[in-house]
Amino acid sequence: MREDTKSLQEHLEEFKTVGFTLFPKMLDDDWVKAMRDSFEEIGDRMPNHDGSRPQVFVDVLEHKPDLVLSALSNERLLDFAEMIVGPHVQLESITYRRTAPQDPNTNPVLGFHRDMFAEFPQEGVYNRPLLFNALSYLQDLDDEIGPLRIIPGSHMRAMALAPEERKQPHPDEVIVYPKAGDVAVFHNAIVHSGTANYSKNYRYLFFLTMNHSWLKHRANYSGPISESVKARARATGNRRLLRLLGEDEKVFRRANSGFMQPDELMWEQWIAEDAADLKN
Ligand SMILES: O=C(O)CCC(=O)C(=O)O
Ligand SMILES: [Fe+2]
Repeated sequence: MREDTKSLQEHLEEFKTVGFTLFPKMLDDDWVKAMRDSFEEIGDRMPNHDGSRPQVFVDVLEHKPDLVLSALSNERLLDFAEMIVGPHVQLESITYRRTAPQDPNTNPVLGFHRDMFAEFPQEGVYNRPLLFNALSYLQDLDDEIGPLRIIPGSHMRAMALAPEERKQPHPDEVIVYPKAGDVAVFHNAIVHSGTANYSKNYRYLFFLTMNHSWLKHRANYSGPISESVKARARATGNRRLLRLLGEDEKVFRRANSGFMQPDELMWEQWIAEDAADLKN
């Protein structure tokens, strides 16, 4: 089994400089298999209006609570997310998607882009992201199934690509081949693209999209499962889990703290405050 040899501090350094860092095997093989196996079952529960099978789901917490909650409760991932933006981490949405095998003539580069809530960078300036993805592929990626293309450092480069360039391999691109269950955490302003699926199998990906609890989220946390998870989190003082599901009782106090000391110092105090209020 491949181990993660990096400390969280080293991952943070990589996230800040490259815009991308990979956590090997953050999700174990059983989880990956169970999640993949659930795609059809979730589709049975939520067919499209015309009866066809959807190829993408959001809000899968309501539909696969045990698996999704265990991914969401990964302490290492949450600790890392709080190192990026502070104890303000909200689950903006979950995307569970699969892509059917594509025609061999499909253009390989699906389209370079920056993700939601990004901005066009100022050259050389690191800004904390308002959103970042923790992306996991549910199979090993290779050239057949379609790797991920990233342009390292492009979250800090005033790099524009014309529409036709977005569909071409880029001279600075690095092609990455995460394995099943690895979690890639990347800055929303890094330029990246998927690759067409030339294999004979579906290409599965599972994203936890995290944003800042001061912002809106697309996911709906008012379903029965979400409500019961939140009720339990309120009872146990689990502010971190509540925040993920869109409820942040501290938001206005912390968002109006005066900002007279470095953010990271305030974050430490708030993280300690959250830990002290946890009742289990
Ligand atoms: O397909 C991939 O590998 C990347 C997908 C992606 O970047 C996105 O959905 O925003
Ligand atoms: Fe993307």
